[in-house]
This record gives sequence, C-alpha cells and structure tokens, in this order.
Amino acid sequence: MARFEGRFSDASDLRIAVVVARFNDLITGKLLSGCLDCLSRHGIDTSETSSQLDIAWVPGSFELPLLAQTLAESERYEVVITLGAVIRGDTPHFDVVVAEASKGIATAARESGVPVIFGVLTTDTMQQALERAGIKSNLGWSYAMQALEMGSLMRALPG
Ligand code: INI
Repeated sequence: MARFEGRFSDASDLRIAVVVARFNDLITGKLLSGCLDCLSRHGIDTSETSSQLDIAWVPGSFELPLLAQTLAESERYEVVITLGAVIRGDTPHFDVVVAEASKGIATAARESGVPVIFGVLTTDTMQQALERAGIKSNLGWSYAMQALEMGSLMRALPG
C-alpha cells in the first residue's frame, strides 16, 4: 500500500506564488502578513530578493483566477496561494464575485495541475473578516500551511 501525504519538513525549498486582491486591502494585507509569517517560519525565503517566492496584486477577488492560472501554468511555481476578501455587506454582487472566484480558482488548479489554494474570506460583515484576518486568528497562516502541505504532497506523488 502506498500512502501519500505532505511533509512540512520537506517544503522549505518550494517555489511559491501568492496572488493578493487589493479590494478590502485592510483584510487582504493582514492575510498576506499571516501567510508570509507562516512561510518564513517554515524556512521559505520571504525577503525582497527571494528567488523562491513571488507576490502578484490584482484589483479584486474576481481577478484572482486569471492570475492564479497564468502563474500556475508558467511552470515557475509548485503551488499558488490566492488571498481575497469578499464581504456581503459591501456588495450586491457578493454571490457573483464569490462564485467566479471559487470556480475559477478550482479550474486553475485542475487545468494547470498545480495546487491553487483558495484563500478567499467570504463573510457577512467587516467585523467577521477582521476576526479571521488577525483579531482572533489569521487564516493567512492556515492558507500558507495548506500550500506547504499540497506543494510537498504533489512532490511525493509518483511520476
Ligand atoms: N472584490 C473583492 O475582492 N471583494 C469584494 O467584497 C468586492 N465587492 O464588494 O464588490 C470586490 N469587487 C471587485 C471585483 O472583485 C472586481 O475587482 C471588479 O468587479 C472588477 O472586475
């Protein structure tokens, strides 16, 4: 029997892209900080001169899939992390933005064969978003952990 799983101890040389939405950057900036803190503490070089980590900014969560898929298909990265925040109170087209972001991110992963982490907070209020982006916990940290797990899992697969 083969057993495949990600190993965080094998993840420190992963090549990673992070795509961040500027919309609600009060929240997405905090998610990015938590994400980079986690990556750094797992041995990833997160400095400005890093050759293993790149960060791309897009206007909003709706644009995350295009960048995620383009970067995933570039063969430069082993995992892509998307970060966004869609807040129901802010937008009458909440459902449209969330649906396009989630479908598009899933498609980017499947079509490229590169894991793309869905780091888009979807909340009813700004308060809930703040709680998930640093006041209570920072889900940016969790998205980074999921990226390390998926990146190293893909390496562990045969072929
Ligand atoms: N983008 C977000 O990331 N979060 C939101 O809450 C949001 N609201 O409220 O509309 C949002 N809209 C912008 C959208 O993602 C696109 O950038 C825009 O429609 C241009 O394509």
